[in-house]
Amino acid sequence: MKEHAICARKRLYERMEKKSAALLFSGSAPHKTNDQSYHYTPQRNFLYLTNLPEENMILLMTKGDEEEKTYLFIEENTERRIKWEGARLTKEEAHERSGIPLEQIHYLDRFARTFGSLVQHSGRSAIGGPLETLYLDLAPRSVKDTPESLKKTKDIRRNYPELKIKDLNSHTAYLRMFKSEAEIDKIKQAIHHTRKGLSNILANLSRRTHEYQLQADFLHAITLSGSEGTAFDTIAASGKNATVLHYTDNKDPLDKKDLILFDLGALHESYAADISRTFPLSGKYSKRQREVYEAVLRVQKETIKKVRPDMTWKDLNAFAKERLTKEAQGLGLLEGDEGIEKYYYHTVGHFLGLDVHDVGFINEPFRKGMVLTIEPGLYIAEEGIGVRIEDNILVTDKGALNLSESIPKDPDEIERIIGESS
Ligand SMILES: [Mn+2]
Repeated sequence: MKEHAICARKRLYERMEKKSAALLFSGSAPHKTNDQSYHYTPQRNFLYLTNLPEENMILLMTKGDEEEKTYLFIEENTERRIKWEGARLTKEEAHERSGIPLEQIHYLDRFARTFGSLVQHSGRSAIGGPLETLYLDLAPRSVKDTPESLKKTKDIRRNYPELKIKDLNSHTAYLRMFKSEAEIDKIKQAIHHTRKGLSNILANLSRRTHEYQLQADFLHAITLSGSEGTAFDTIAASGKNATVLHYTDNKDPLDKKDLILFDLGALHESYAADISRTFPLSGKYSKRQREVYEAVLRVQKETIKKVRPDMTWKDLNAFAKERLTKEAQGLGLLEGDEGIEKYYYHTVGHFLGLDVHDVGFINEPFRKGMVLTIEPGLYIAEEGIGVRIEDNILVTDKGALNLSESIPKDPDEIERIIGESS
């Protein structure tokens, strides 16, 4: 992954203006309560460009007329920190993992001085004149939020009002759409853990009494498999709960006559898998459940086949919606071509990577190296049936490569597996 980070920085430099700098913060875990913090989640853009999943670091990338330089600022180890929290990466370790030159890795107290000299020096500085443009990660966490990096750079903006501020995120979001081999390997590993988790769910399905128990079966197996945890809150939604797209309470008792919809994924070194499967709690799909299940499965397989370079999300969404409309007519849910929104109310997929709903541009045609989810569903609240089937797809020159092919979705196979373990 060191090579991947070096390559990612090179690609970012190609997109940056001359006499500019990019500034990124790895951030720190938010406070939870009293003396507890949340577990740290590596800042995705920072991790992408450095291969360093650590708190309280600053990355500074400068681009001059002729020269590009990357600086890293890290926390210094103290006796107390070593004893209480564990040692931080040393300069040598950070250099080893990121490929950033050792002589350009400093402790955090050097940051202000280094940055100040970059902005003010002309001629002699590394960028061949005063800095003109500063790229910051301006993606807010929500529409009402001030982006984290703007809060952190208040001083910089006050001291250097002449700097033109640009959004770094539009560039990193573009780069992150195209996965390197090393990234694809990590996504495959995340899918491998997820497959083990789903196998463990199937093995225990017939003896569990509550949704949360199956959530625990998943977590147990992915942890044993070497995953650092779930990529997002596990959805274990039985019966009518499956018609609520983001149901994560997982508190209800299980009723054998229901289906249960799982939407879940493991992480592998911060890369996500995102898989949905729908199983019969009795071990056998009822006639109606199977009709609905097979309808969704047909649409899912056909939508995957549609994926190829130059295809767009817009076309793929239109295709899935049209096919689900036809299936809903066959199921007696719709009479005409209108009204599928009652039974299908999300889009057919999204990019997948360091974020489960990964960054990227929705209007960008598919290209080799993109990783997508394909996840059509039908949700019939009045019948207590919700079915979603989701796989993770790599776009290749030849079309779709299903990375999660080995996770069972054929209804006969699912019934056989449940039957064997009950
Ligand atoms: Mn998904």
